[in-house]
Amino acid sequence: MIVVLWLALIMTSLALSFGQSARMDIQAASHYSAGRESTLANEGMLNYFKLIVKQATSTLSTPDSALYECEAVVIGNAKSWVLGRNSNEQDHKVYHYGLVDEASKLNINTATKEMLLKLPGIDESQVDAIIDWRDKDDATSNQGAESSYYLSLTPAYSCKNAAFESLYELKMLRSIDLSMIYGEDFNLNGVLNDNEDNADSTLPNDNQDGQLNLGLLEYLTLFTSEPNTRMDGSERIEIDEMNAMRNHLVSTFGDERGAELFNRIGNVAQIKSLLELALVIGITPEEYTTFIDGISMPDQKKLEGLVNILSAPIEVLICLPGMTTDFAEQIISFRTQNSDRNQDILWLDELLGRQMVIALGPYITHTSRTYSADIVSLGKQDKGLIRTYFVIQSQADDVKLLWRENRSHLGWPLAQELREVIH
Ligand SMILES: [Ca+2]
Ligand SMILES: [Ca+2]
Ligand SMILES: [Ca+2]
Repeated sequence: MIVVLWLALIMTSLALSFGQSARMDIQAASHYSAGRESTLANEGMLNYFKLIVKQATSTLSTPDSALYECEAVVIGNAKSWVLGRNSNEQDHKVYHYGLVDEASKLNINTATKEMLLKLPGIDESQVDAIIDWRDKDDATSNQGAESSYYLSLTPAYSCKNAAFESLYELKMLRSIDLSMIYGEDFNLNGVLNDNEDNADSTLPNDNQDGQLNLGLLEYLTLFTSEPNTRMDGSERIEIDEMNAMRNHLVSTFGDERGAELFNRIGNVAQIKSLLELALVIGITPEEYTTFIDGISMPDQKKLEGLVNILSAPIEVLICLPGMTTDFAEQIISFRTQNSDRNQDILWLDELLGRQMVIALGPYITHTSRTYSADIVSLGKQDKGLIRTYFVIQSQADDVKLLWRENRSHLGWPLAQELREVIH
C-alpha cells in the first residue's frame, strides 16, 4: 500500500513537472513570437518614418507630429510608440511622442569650444578632452588629453585624433563619466522617472530636485552633416555665379520679381550666409524656403553642424555664438506663438537685430533632413518589448538609415500607468 502511494506520488510529481516544463515551453514560445512581432513592428515603423521624412522634405517642410501616427500604433498583434521631445517647454513629467530633429542638437564634430562650453553641466576640461579627441594633432590643449595621457592608462589606448563615429566614444575620454553622458535620464526617454529622482537609493545617482538633468546624449549629434544639394537632390546654384543666379531668380519668382531681387544682390563676397543674403535683397517669408533651397554659399560641398532655430531646445540655442538666455527665450516664445512662421527665420532680424543675425547666419538653419526615431514596440499580449533608436536622412530620392541602436536593455521606457494597464 505504501509502495503504491509512493509510486502514485512519484508519477504525479513527474506529470506535474512535465506539465510545468510544457507550460514554460509554451510561455517561451509566446515570448519568442511576441518578440518577433515587436521586432517586425519596429522595422515597419522605421519604413513608415522613412516615407514621412521623404514626403516632408520633398515639399520643403518638416514632419508634423499632428499628421502622422506615433503613439500606441497598432500593427497586427503589436503596438508601437515613438519617444519624442518637446523642445519648447522644459516639462520632463510628460511623455511626448514623435520624430526628433537631429538639427535640434549640437554636432560633436563641428561645434566650437565656445559652443560646447555652454552646454549644461560641462566644464572646460571636458570640452578640451572632446576637442583633443577629434583634432588630428597630438598637442594637448589647455585641460584636455592626448595619447600621452591615454597610453598611460591600464589598459592603454591611443587618442582617436579623428571625428567621433559614435557618441559612446565619450566614455573613453578623460574627465567624462557615465553620469555626464546619460545625465539623470537612466533610460534615455526624456522623462523624469521615479528612480531618476530618489537621490542615491537606486541608480542613477540623482540630486532629487524634481527636475530631470539631461546628459550629453540629449544635446549632441553626429548626424547633422548633409549633402549641399536641393531637397530633391539636384544641384544648388552658388551665389557668386551671377548669370546662374539671375536665371534662377527669374525662373523661380518671375521676370519682374526675379530681376528686382537680382539687382539688389550687390557684392556677394561680403555675404556670410544665405540668411544674410535673403535679408539684404528683401526676400519675403513666403519666398524664403524656395529661395534658400535653390542656392548655396560658394565652395560648400556639405552643410555641417547647422542648428535648427525652429526645433532646438533652449539648452542648444544658448550655445550659438552671441546668444543670451533672454534671446533664446524670445526665439522659443516667438516660434510657439507664430506656428505659421515655420517656413522662414527672417523674423530673427526684428527679434535679435541685424548684427546678431549676421553673426548667427553661418550656424543656423530652418530646415532639416535628418531625424531620429526612438521606437518602442510590444508584441501580442503586450510582451516582447523591443526598443530601437534609428537615425534617418533624406538624400535625393532616397531616405538613408544612418544609425541603428538597440535600446531594449534600458528597461521600461513608456509611462508607468501603461505598464499597469498592460500587466
Ligand atoms: Ca588630438
Ligand atoms: Ca527617464
Ligand atoms: Ca535632478
